[in-house]
Amino acid sequence: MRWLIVLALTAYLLQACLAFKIASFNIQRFAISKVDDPFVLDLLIRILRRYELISVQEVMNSDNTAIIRLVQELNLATGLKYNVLISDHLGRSTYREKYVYIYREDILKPTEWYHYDDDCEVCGTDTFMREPFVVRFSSLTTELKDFVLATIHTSPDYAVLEVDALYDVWEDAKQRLLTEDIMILGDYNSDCSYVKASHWPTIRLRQDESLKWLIGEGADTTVSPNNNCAYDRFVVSGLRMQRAVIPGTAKPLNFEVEYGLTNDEAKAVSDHYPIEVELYEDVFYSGRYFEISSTIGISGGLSLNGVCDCAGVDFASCNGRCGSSSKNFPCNCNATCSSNGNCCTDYKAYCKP
Ligand SMILES: *[C@@H]1O[C@H](CO)[C@@H](O)[C@H](O)[C@H]1NC(C)=O
Ligand SMILES: [Ca+2]
Ligand SMILES: [Ca+2]
Repeated sequence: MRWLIVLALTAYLLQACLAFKIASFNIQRFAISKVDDPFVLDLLIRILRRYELISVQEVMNSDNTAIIRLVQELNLATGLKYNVLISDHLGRSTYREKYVYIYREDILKPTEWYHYDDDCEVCGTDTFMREPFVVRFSSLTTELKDFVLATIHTSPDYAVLEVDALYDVWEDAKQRLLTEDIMILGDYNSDCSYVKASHWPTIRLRQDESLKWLIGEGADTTVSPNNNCAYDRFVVSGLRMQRAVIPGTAKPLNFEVEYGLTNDEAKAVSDHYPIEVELYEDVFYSGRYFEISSTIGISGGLSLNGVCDCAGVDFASCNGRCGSSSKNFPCNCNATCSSNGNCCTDYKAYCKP
């Protein structure tokens, strides 16, 4: 009897340490202040260590010291070897954010990555405030050995248009990387006042049946007790990738309840919960590991968005130019143009569906 319990316990522990979990986490305005606060740092580590691979949004600073410190602290606390792949500093104004992937370097290897080319920033014809950062991973311990993640943090003001445009990111990634096994994850801002029920029929990413939305509208990914919004999402394509997901494991992690915090303590970490999902392990895993690099922090390189010319662009129209603004444009298409009284006349028609 006793050895049966021991056996069951061993199987349970093995299961627990073999579990492969992916998370997406908007760590609201992540900067050095959060690493310097011992209480917040401890909570961040308790959250991050649950996962093998984390896509983080809202990393603020152009220098990477805060995110690298966080990963160093995570490694110290866990004795594991995480590394971090860092995007370009993305945005249309001086307000910019980075996307980062924190991943277990012993069992995961980023093999290809790029920033989605969303057209011309200087002409205002680009689609995303922060174009998705697409990374292909090779994975040793999961049944699925090769998959692609694309991270997004939409502009809340144009979430309907940006979530729809993720369809183009998906099509582009399939062609570029020659795989269907893609997960588009991140803070979609896809609920409550930003994306309403009436918008979903116009959103191609939602209408295409070959894509599975793992987090539904019923989920609450916000720390605020006053909001019940499914802002953060996992959307998965490819039969192998969809089958790699353990059914029923995709959910927000309410870390306030999980760690017995007050709402204010939880808010010090972020205004978002992470969302998490578990993938099937490879039961025949060989025990092989990837080589560990000597430094923390890999730069994802600059955006593909290079030189572009504005030939044929109608600067008097917001058609395909939502979110854009410049002193050089005759009229603007960004969120403050209404209050500034300098919107192009078709702003509402094109940008506020
Ligand atoms: C909109 O554009 C104006 C003019 O370029 C700028 O001052 C303002 O900060 C922009 N607003 C947003 C929300 O980006
Ligand atoms: Ca852009
Ligand atoms: Ca909430």
